[in-house]
Amino acid sequence: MKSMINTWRHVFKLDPDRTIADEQLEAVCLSGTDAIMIGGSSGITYDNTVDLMSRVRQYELPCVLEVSDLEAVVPGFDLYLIPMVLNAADPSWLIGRHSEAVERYGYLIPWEMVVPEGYLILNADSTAGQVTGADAAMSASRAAAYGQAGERLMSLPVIYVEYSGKFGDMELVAEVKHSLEQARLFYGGGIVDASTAADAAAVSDTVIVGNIIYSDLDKALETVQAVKGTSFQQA
Ligand code: 1GP
Repeated sequence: MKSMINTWRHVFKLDPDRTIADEQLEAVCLSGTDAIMIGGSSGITYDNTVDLMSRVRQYELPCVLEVSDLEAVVPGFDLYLIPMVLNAADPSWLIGRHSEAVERYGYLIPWEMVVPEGYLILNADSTAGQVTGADAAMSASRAAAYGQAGERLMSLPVIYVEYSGKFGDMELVAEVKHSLEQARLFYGGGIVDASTAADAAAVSDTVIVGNIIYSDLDKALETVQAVKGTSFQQA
């Protein structure tokens, strides 16, 4: 089950705290994307998560939850992705909240469906950047070192370079990618059309597209073809 992430090139991330009409949701789910990730940084509740999951479940593609709030963990997803923020100022975002969750609910956790993600938050102004106090100003070599430490020291299967809301530094992303041997590199942030999607696809394994779904659906749909069929290009 967990290995499904290794085939994903393009993922749409939907936010349970935002409204999407049935027609638009259908277009997203039938777009040819590889999976739907449900998650967000604020306003996530059990009710809005279960509501969105059941709507996405009408379609055949994988639907995974990126857990940001323990109260909003809903059964029925294909996988549970757990962000561990490698560059958070406060270690509670790296492992503290996680260990509290294990202490409280460990006996309920379906570990075979849990995939940890080593997050590198590189847009300090994003909600995730502000909430976690991430130390976002770093050189490409430092970012690559974080990625390698996450992969080699923590055995994380995913390193997620997150610029949420802003298109990132593709040279930095490429350097992180080159530092990894096993972990998959997820890139997200500021993909708004086919061109930004193709640029991100050239330097990462999996491209995550979020905000543009809500502001320009046609542009969001263009990103699928721009990413799929391309492969990561070894520089
Ligand atoms: C956010 O990485 C995702 O968590 C996608 O970013 O919303 O900027 O597309 P955008």
